[in-house]
Amino acid sequence: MSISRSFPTDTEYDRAKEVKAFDDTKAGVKGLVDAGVVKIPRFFIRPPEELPDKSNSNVSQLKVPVINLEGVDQKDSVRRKEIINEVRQASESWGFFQVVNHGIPITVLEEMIDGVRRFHEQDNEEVKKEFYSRDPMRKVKFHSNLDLFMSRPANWRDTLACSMAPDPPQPETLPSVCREILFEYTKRVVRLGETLLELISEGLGLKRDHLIAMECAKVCAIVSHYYPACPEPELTMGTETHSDPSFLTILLQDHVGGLQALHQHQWVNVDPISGVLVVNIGDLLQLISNDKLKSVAHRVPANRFGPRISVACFFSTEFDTSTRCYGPIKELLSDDNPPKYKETLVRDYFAASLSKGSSGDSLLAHFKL
Ligand SMILES: O=C(O)CCC(=O)C(=O)O
Repeated sequence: MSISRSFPTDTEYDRAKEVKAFDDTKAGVKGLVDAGVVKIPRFFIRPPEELPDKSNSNVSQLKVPVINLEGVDQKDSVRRKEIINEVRQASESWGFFQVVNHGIPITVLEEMIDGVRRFHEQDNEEVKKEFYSRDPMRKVKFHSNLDLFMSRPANWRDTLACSMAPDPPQPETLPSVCREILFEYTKRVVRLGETLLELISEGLGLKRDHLIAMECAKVCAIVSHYYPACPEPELTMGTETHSDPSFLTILLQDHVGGLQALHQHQWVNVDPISGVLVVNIGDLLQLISNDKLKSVAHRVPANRFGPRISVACFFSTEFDTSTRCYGPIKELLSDDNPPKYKETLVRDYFAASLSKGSSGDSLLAHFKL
């Protein structure tokens, strides 16, 4: 049987077997590249409608807003009010912005990227394989595509995922090559996340601590991606089109670039700027703001050049033990602005998120009234 270099539709294709063989290597996508593959396995191949437009004609020249946070600590100052306004506008119209002068030293950002590189590129493959896991109970795990065993095409990337708050992992359970920086970066990015949630609260006309009191930053997951160079980038994606199910994301990316956000039906490159962090609104923040803030689709096309490294910090609430319900915030509702979503048990929300996998449409449609 000849192997078609397009989305596999033939019934003889045993996806489950190929996926299992890949997973059993515990070496991820980097393992394929190190082994010299020139044709990507079929379970990475996507149907054409899920791939970037080849002509690139749908990429806008618009720029994601860059917000200077200098002066944010001057409580009740004119400067802080300006920042609140800029964050509100960007969160309403783009759902994406970049922040500069955010208080995290550039040396910490660089060391975080280096730490992720050290983990993925370590010589001793056996040490790395010890972290390979899909166990939902494990706080620290390395994997390629958490939803690999679902029927969706896989993304061309590997991931080190660490659940850092509220209960940090025992130090010895973190990879030694990036242990220190993971703790240091987490401490600083959590502080920044709380500052951003305060600004967003005030921008919505709520008390400064409203969103934090709603536990929007109770859980912090640091998810570090490694995107190896891809020999057939026109057939797959680094990260497929999706929106984030959590409340807020802060993303650190290296100099390679590739992240794109959807704005006014066009893809916009989120160009890397040294020392700058990318922020985006997640689905849950859109839900509780009753659609005032936007959670937008984003993606990373596969690239012939690599590797690319990014570190996403997802802020969310505890969902396995929590009996909390989330719906539109009462203070934001009025006769002119009735609730658009039902009150939803956070456990049910994240269960729906997990069963959907990392793909496509946002979860929000399921919870609309
Ligand atoms: O790598 C990136 O730039 C984006 C990653 C991302 O969107 C995600 O982890 O959800």
